[in-house]
Amino acid sequence: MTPLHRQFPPGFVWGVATSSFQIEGAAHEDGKGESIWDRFCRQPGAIADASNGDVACDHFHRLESDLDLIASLGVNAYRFSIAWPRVQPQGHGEFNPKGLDFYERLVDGLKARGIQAWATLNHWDLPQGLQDRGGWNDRDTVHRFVDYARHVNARLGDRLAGITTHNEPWVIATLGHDQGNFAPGIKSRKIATQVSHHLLLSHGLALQALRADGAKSPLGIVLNLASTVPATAMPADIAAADLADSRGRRWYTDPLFKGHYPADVMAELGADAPVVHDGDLAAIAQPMDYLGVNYYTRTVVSASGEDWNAKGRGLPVSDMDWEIYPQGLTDLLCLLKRDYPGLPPVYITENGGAFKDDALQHGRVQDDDRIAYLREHIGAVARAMAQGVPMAGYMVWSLMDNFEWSSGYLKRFGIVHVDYATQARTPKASAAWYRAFLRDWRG
Ligand code: IFM
Repeated sequence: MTPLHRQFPPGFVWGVATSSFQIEGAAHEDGKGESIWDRFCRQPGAIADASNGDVACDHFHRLESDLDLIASLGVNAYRFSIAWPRVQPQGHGEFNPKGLDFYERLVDGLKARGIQAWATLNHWDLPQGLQDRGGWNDRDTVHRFVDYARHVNARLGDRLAGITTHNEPWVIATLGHDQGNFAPGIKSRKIATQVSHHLLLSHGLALQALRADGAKSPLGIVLNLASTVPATAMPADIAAADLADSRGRRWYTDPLFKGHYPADVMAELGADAPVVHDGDLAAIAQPMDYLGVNYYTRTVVSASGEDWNAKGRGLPVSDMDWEIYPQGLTDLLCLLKRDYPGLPPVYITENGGAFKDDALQHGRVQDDDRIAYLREHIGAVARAMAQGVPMAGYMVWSLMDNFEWSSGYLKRFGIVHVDYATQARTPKASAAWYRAFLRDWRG
């Protein structure tokens, strides 16, 4: 059996990932505007530990040492996001040059260390100034996003290995606007579907505009995808799983790769279907240079409702109660290849877990569960690649423990432990494992 590290070709991209709101802190510095997550965190009961992102991992003030930390892992890529309200405090009108200074230092610091910079333009922290005008439900936000994307590209585009328009539009639309447990906390299926359409449209129009501007970096989007399976072989469960797959996956991948929304979800939505203008779908279906996939778990579906919580079924779960199911990643990637001939290079832009063995003990974190999780999921990527899926990279979520949205700081996804009282960073056993794996891969 070929050792795992030998199953990946030279040039494969190996990284760690983070996002602005989850690590930066410095919520009010250098002219940064308020984001919808700054606002949402202030709502009583919104965040499990009543915390916020004001300080987070204080990455903004610890940039140089965090860059050294990233380099110490031996990765060749770092995926981060740009906080739109740092760059354009209201999301419309004036840009704030100081906001991009920070990201320029970040990108140049990565370059100096020989690490590719992968920037995401929208990892959820929309300027509150745009939310006050209707946010992603308002078609004008689409155009504001295109302006912002062009502005970032003009300053940093020559040094980025990849530009991602949006991270996980499903989460923004469904958790933020239908279920309401993420910012901006809206509960309306109608608004959520319109939001998803505007996110996709802004992605397509941004790609068009960046290409017209002569963008040099590969351009793509990042989707959170699960492999969706029926709970039993009963026809009703199979039909329910198909519909769930359409809602969660094909609602995004069909317009991106085929230029239409799936008919089954459109039929289900009825009057809640989005308003789609002539030309929107053609704009959304811009050719992409890559697809980013964030994979954590699978979804088992029965006719009686979706079941994300595998704990009750006695299956292995992470500290999020998400089932640990590496084969689902292979299945998902093969499904994407089957459904979309001509699939561009695929990067796993997030994969990882929060685990109960994450405590610092005698100055160490022995996170064996995370090591097993990472090894098995990297193995799942190798199996997909062996079946012809055009895999190009893999990035661990996350570089370090951070603000896990509505769970606050209670869930730890990092391969580096963060002591929030002192901001001390301690690489966990999983960081050492990843470093050794990458050293073997480099040979
Ligand atoms: O922390 C998040 C990240 O921001 C987006 N993808 C899933 C991660 C874990 O929940």
